[in-house]
Amino acid sequence: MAWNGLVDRYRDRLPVGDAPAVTLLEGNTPLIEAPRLATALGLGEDGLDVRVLLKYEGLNPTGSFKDRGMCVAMTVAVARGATAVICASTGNTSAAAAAYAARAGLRAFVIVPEGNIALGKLSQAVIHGATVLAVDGNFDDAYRVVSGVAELRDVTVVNSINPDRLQGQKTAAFEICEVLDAAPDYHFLPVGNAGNISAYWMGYREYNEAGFSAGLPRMMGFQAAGAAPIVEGHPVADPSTLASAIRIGNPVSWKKAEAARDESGGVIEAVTDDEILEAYSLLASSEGVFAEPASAASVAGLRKLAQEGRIDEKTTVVCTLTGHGLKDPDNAIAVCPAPLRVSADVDKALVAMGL
Ligand code: AN7
Repeated sequence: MAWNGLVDRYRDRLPVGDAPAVTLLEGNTPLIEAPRLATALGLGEDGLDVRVLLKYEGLNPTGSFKDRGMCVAMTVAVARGATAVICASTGNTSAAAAAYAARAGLRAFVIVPEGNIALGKLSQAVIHGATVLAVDGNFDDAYRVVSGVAELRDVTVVNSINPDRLQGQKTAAFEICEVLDAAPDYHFLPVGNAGNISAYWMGYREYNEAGFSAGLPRMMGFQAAGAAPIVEGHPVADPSTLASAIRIGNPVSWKKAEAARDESGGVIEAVTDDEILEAYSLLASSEGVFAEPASAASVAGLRKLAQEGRIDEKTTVVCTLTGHGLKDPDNAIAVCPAPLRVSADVDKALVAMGL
């Protein structure tokens, strides 16, 4: 059956009425078995028998999970007669907003922290025709500007304060339940503005209440240690992490994320940048799946809990990989050895390859 995007597939569960969809055929992303990763984390052997799967959201049209939310937010905005949208962003939201605004014929304004967004994401925002403002400050500063502008002018905010965003993002949980025929036992994901963890929890609960999926997962959120306001219990004035997507000091959906954690019996904890980078490399080299550093926070969290003996045996674990690795190739180049330089000669190549 042809896939025609989220609104076509889930219209009756989305706040879109009969509005025409603004879509780039987002969603329907693969849920990839990760047996080598499970073994590397000590979960696949020793009788633990834990099944690890990767929800690869990097395969959405603009390369991140934000497309789900933007599809619904933009569909609703157009139906209400909006002419312009605005967001603050660490990169992926701006890429998705710019693309979906182009698709819908709306103006897009995006405000980013200067020098702190990955080049791939910036390239998307500009090529799709958004007006990009780079502010001297971090995401939280950029978001304050967005809120101020939206108070004064008729522009629709498409950050996750907009409830239509979370409605779209909850569909990833639906897809997982459909593939597994039940909810997983644990769901790991990175936490920045804390919208996605809240959206997944909403999706899992909704499918469960509708009788479509048995069980509910424990929601396992991971912030970067230098940008971990929810873990520390207070906003972080100067968040810092190389995982630029989640460099956020005062998350918009803080309370919702805490509710998801508490209602599901989950956790929100921190992983260091070193742990994120190790998980980033391990994921790519063990499974052939390339996700950006922020995404690898989910795998880093799983690795940490596995090491601490906190994953129950014979369970199913899903890690969301929120964004594609190609968004931010500089980090891959930085953590890996440089290509071996050889002259174009078979014998020299054999020596270099150790064959
Ligand atoms: C790859 O683009 O906030 O906890 O402005 O890009 O729902 O915020 C991005 C967030 C995880 C965190 N992984 O999700 C933005 C922005 C990636 C991301 C997150 C983001 P939330």
